[in-house]
Amino acid sequence: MIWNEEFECMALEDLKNFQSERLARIASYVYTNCPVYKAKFDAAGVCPGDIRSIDDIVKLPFTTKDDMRDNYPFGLFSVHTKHVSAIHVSSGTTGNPTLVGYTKDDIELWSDVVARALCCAGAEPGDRIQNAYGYGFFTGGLGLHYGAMAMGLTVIPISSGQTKRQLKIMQDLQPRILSCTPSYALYIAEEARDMGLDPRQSSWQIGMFGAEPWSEAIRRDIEEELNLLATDIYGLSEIIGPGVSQECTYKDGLHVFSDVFFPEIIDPATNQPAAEGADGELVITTLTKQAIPLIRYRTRDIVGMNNARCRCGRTSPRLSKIKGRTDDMIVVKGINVFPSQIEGVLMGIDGVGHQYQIVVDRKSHGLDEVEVLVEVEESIFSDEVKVLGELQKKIKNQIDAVLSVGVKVTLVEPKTIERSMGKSKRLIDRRTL
Ligand code: DLL
Repeated sequence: MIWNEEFECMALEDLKNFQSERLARIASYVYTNCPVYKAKFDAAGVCPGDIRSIDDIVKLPFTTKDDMRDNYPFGLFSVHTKHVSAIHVSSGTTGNPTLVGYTKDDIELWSDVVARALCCAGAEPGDRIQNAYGYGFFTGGLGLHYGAMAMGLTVIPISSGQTKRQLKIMQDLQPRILSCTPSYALYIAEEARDMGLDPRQSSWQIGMFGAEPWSEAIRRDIEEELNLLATDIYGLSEIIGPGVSQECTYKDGLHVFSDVFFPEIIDPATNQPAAEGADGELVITTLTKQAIPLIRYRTRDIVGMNNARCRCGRTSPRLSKIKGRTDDMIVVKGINVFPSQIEGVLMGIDGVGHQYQIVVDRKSHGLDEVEVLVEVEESIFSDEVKVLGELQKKIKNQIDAVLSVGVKVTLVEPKTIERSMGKSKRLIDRRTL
């Protein structure tokens, strides 16, 4: 089922007309209603009258996370706060948190895009969804909740955590859909096995997994362990929360709802549009949001984009899985390292579990050291020391071949690395730079 067929399957020419009209309107709206945007447009030498088509978007200035922090709490709002129905806040590691607000219409838009996402994944009205994303300031819980309500699902608002209870509720209520982070899905499967249950016998047939990077190898493992269709849902609080893009049942890229969230891919080094088909940083403009519309927001997420029509009939462009972030790249001994490169190696090696952690430290002699802690399967750990030694060498050699920084690999017993009920923390950088 396609939730909003009019927009999701619109002929590209018509879509472009809508996007053009909407961009002109939102440019003029923020210029008139948000002094911070007026100042940014003026500094860039552009005025709303210059924006006549979606192609003019490149004339507009970017918005960054720093703009949001610097104008905390309400500086980037385009409406009076009395019109704001809800606020979400995400805490950063430094400085002000990132705060976003929604008018009533924004909440309706959010509900609509998440309803689209749920339908993309194969949800049908009347299905039950176990929503194990955290409720509260994190947008995962309420975002999925709003969308599920809008499309006529029965929501089980269990939130994240209390894993044994999650499994009891699943057995009792037989929900067809599970929504949570991919790392939590794996943890639920592990807990089920520990309780003597067979996770493959779960009632879940569809997974709505996102909020953190996960590879195709992790997808295969989740599908195998939980016996369901694991789909990828993407979004970020600044734009709306979950519901910016979503895979359909073909799992061949995430459909961006581009009538409302216009995507561009830029080369983060030059800030110019990336070459057709090349990976780059995803930049999004919210075309219809009211409380805090964002113009050319730099997501820092690295993706590719495919403009071909999908077999499901939707016409919107499709994003690849998120390949990394411009800011989670670590530089070690002058070499750029993305955690996803390490995950790519680990998941291809037999005997390695799903859990790993990368710890970067600066040793007393001033040299950086990367240690990769890897959980190995029970059977391997009970094997001879020689087997462990060989596995460790194999992992090290393969990572070194990909990264050429020289890493230290430490194998640890199953269940040593802390499990996450939400976003998992794969990278710990202990250097004080
Ligand atoms: O994580 C919104 C969300 C909730 C998305 C539930 C999907 C499901 P933030 O907490 O603001 O919002 O974090 C946004 O998380 O810029 C990405 O780096 C990362 N992220 C989100 N979805 C995915 C995904 C929510 N499917 C940041 N794959 C984004 C990889 C993701 N990374």
